[in-house]
Amino acid sequence: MSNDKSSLRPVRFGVIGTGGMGGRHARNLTNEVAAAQVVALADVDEARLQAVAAACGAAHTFADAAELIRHPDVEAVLVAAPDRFHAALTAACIEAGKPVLCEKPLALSAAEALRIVEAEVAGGRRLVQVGLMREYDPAHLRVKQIMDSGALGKALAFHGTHINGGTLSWRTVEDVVTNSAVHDLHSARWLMGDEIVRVFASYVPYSADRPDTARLMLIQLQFRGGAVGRIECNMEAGYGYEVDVKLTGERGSAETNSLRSAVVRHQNQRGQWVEEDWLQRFDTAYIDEVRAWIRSVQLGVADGPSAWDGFASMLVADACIASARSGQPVDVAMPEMADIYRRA
Ligand code: ISE
Repeated sequence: MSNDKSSLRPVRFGVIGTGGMGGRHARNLTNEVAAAQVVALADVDEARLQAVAAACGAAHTFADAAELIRHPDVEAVLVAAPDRFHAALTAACIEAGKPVLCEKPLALSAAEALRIVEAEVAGGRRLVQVGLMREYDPAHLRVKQIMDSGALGKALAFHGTHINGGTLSWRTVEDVVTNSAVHDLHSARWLMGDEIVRVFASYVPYSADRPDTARLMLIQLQFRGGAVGRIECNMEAGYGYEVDVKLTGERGSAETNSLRSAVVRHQNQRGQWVEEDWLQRFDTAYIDEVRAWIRSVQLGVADGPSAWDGFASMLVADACIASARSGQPVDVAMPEMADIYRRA
């Protein structure tokens, strides 16, 4: 992908968390977005912090994220700390009046996410973008475009497949929903252009004596407009990483295909490389995501998945957790969206 040659002023930003995701974002912003300047990094892991700072030429490093948010050289903040810190760090950025790109999930519960929405609404303008990066995947975008064009008629069904390769350790039901399936819940809302009003989640635990864990989860969806959906989230497929969606319309369907690599036929075999993880599968989406974010900071108009999307996906996530725990379908009561979140 070509480097961004924007003529607008460069944006000086800080990154909180320099692990897998934060490190990738910091490097993408440094190497792929000419209009972005990494000036500060924060992490409690000093060795990792210094390694990423050297790679990105960041002048300031902090163990305390609050110092980074307050620093006058930092105009905008990217939050890639562990999930449990997302809400508090995003709230601190709103309080400081600084644009923030927060990795998903925005919070660990809908109640926590709603406080962010309320803080943003009180300020009267969007400052938050949430890292639901599938909105920047070219194949997902094409599915969205063709469905929105009306060519395939009304959307009748959403199918989402989310296959994790198997290097993750045992995950709890809560973690699977808030850290992984939250992407699929957002894709369902975004691509169908409709809200989810009921879910029924069932799952297979890693072992019978650990019912708090989920190795594979199946979520059935009911949309407000009458359409239906289904999400399979496999946490340990044992062979690689795949994420795909398929939308069925009245006059056709549209779907993505994760398998982008060459098909090789050799010695009576037909084979294709399956990607390792989300960093490989969504490599260009991550670049386009930060590029769009920097552009929105330059223009002073927030764009992309919003705090509302972060909240709405968590509201559905809470219902999925309750459903998985109770074995019953659970209704989702989605409140009215505030005006600042209406997309053009
Ligand atoms: C991870 O945190 C991500 O965000 C990936 O996109 C997702 O596929 C994976 O399941 C999560 O653990």
